[in-house]
Amino acid sequence: MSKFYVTTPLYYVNDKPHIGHAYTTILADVLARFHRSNGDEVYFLTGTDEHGQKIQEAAEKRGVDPQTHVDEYVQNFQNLWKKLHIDYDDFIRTTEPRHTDRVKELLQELWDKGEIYADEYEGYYSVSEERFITEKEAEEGDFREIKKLKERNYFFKMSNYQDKLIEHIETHPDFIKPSTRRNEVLGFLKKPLNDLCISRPKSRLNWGIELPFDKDFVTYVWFDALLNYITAIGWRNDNDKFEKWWPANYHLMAKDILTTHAVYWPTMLMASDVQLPKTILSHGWWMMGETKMSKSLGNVINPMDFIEQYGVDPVRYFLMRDMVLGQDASFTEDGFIRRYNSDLANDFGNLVNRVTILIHKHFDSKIPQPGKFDEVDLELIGVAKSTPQIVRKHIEEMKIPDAIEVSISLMRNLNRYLETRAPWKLVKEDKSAWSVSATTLFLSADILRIGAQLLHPVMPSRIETILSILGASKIPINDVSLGLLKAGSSLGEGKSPFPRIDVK
Ligand code: ME8
Repeated sequence: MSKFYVTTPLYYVNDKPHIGHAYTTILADVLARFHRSNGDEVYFLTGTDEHGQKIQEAAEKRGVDPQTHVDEYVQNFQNLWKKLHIDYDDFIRTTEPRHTDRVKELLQELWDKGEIYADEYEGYYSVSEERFITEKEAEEGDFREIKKLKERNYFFKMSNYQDKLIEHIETHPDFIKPSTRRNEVLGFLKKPLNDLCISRPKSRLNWGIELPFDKDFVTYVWFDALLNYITAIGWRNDNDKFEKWWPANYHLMAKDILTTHAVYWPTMLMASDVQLPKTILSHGWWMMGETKMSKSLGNVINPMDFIEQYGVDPVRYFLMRDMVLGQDASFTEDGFIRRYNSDLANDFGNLVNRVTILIHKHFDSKIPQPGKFDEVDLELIGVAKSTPQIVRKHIEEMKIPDAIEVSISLMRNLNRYLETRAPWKLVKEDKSAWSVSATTLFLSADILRIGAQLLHPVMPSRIETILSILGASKIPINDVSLGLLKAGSSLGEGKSPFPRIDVK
């Protein structure tokens, strides 16, 4: 048994969550469920980023104070996660004292150690990214609103850690995944790294954590939010807990916030004498046509509406099945329906109905007693026995679509096996053929159960329905060995929870 600590980004509570936020959180949930079912001890952390300019502006727009705003908007996230069956272990809000107290202590310590210094700085400032940008970035980048600012501020000596960070990335191939993103970060680090401006004068922004050594400033929202990954697990508060979980196995996020996680965060940890996380995993974007789905562009899919219409598990399935790690993916209702109908309604759902209807009709609703296995049976058994191992390997390598595909492909194999055996014809023939169809249906039901169990982390609720239809709800979800469905045990009631979606 080992430990598995996985995190999502802390989402800004300036707006409601959309499919992009749902994706990262479902991915973390699937990994957490998979590791739990493997017997690992799991800590799955998510939460909300509640300080900074974006939040202050959102509250001003609504005419409420920021605290009232965040207390209301955090519920949009918590409600959606509940609806999506997200089984997190902890939800951290950056306005909680368990977080803010530690952030203040660290700021003071870094100031005392000389890791933070004051300086006057004149430069370009991106309003949307809430940070100073270089002249080159200002010329080339896609920043909507840029201001020229001259300000006294506080800076973290990030540049001191540039060489150490490059060395860490080069000697730890799994530190940033996938490798394309790792190369991007190494490319970025070829240029001199600036120190990081970690303060905002209260004259511009007062919704943040006050600098303990200068009451006229609050800290930069990222210098606050990133620390959640250690404050949530008891850093400098509950040492046993911290030692148990840190370093994180995975920080999950999309590529938009890779630099903050792969450059700012490790250097902050180095300055604080804390070990670095094991893997920073950056996935692609869900796109609407050619553009990124994003709050500021307003082209978002509201997950609540989609779930109401199609159900939670099909949405979880589609998001996990259709995004290859590291690549962008396109979200369309047509694509969703096509995937649902082919994998879930046809390959999986029909199989559930076929197998259970035949057992109800010809075997008195009881799992038949198998006879001797022949070559065709043994070939199928071979495939079924090797599948769990392959799924495990794909998940460990973060190839979630491949893990799903292998499980669905087991269903396709079963469908073909049934076509070959045609038990619906055999049962009409003489008694000697009965034992062949009993064997066929016994194996089909048992292997169908294994395929279903492998998909449990992705679709927990509907898989449990299927297991109860197969009379297998008492079999431990993590046991995918063959032969656990006992001959003579009764099937449950019901039919496949994946009815076909008719396309208008
Ligand atoms: O960046 N496709 O919060 P945020 C895929 N508060 N994933 C997407 C997505 C899309 N179109 N849009 C959003 C912040 N995401 C900071 C994080 S962490 C200490 C602070 C997901 O609300 C994806 O995980 O803008 C992305 O990285 C995150 O939401 C950004 O969430």
